Amino acid sequence: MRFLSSLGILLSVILVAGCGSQSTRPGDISEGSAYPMIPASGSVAVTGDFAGYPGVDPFIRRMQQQGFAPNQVAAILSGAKREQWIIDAMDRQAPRRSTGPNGAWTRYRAKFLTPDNIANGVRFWQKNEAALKQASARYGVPPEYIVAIIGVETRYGGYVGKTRIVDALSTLAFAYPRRADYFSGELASFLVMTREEGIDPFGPRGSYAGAMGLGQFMPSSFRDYAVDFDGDRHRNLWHPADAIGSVANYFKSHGWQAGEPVAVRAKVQSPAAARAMKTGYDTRYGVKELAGRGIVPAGAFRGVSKVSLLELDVGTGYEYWLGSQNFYTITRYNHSTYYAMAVHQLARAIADRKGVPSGARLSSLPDVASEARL
Ligand SMILES: [Ca+2]
Repeated sequence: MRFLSSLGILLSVILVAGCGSQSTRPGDISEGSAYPMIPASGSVAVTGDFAGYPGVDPFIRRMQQQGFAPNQVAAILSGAKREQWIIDAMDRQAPRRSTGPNGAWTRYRAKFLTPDNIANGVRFWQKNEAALKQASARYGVPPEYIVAIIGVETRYGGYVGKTRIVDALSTLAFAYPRRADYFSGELASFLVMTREEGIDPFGPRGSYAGAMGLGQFMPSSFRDYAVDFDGDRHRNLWHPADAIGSVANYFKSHGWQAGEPVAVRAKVQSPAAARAMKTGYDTRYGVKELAGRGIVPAGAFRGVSKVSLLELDVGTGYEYWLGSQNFYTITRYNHSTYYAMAVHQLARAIADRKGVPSGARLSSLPDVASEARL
């Protein structure tokens, strides 16, 4: 489960960064600000669950630089709730390492590639045909990949999360030191976002990590990539059309190449040799170089010269795939090979079920032999 070990590295980096920011003196943040700073003693009183947390005063100063009055921020934080279950849930996600094949991919895949998920994906597509067509034309992302992201994230809007975002992000920003740096940034983005959109900070609900809407955008992604796709002048990611346009815009902004394939199963001459190679969505090999090592695409993979070598733990051994730039782009949504492969396979299964023509039909899953986009 290489993706979990990369997650481990990511977490350690965040941990180190978090330690660094904790040693920053509050006064450092005030440098160059046009707003009068609140005194270090904190005359702006935050009451409630977050009263007295060390991150609160620096956060209020940080928001002053964004034009928020200290009293305004204090009032919001005073109304936010500290949710212990969120901290417990984050801790349960701690990465584990495995030494041999144990079927991790098979189990992961089974959560998303279900008959229901495929049928509901086709239904979601039919219901939102116009928006999907338009998003696909504007951003160059095939509809099935937009549909699959929304399917994997929220079961097509069925599970968008019921946690108040202000509670989730305040809890993780102030009471979860391991990720405080990241989540206080997201809390800041969230407050700016609610101001920009003209919505009550206590209104939005989503996942316990602060992700919102059908595509589960974090507040910073919301601000940078969400689009108003139905023209009502609001970016409402709980609305299918805006979510569809926003997912497509996110992909295009992260390097999606229109018309290129995403991933293809690889034929491997020597499993032991492949096992010894570095694998994962962030590897880059020349297609010719891999061919020299006995690893070749099992089907058409037109126009792709650089690929990542992907290894999937199927219990009895490992399955190998080649991923293009577009596969890498899917991992910008969630830094995981398994995640991106689940999106890819769900996308293909939905397109197949809908009868959308592609260069090569998938014969069966999971033994997908080939694919190509026109
Ligand atoms: Ca809209």
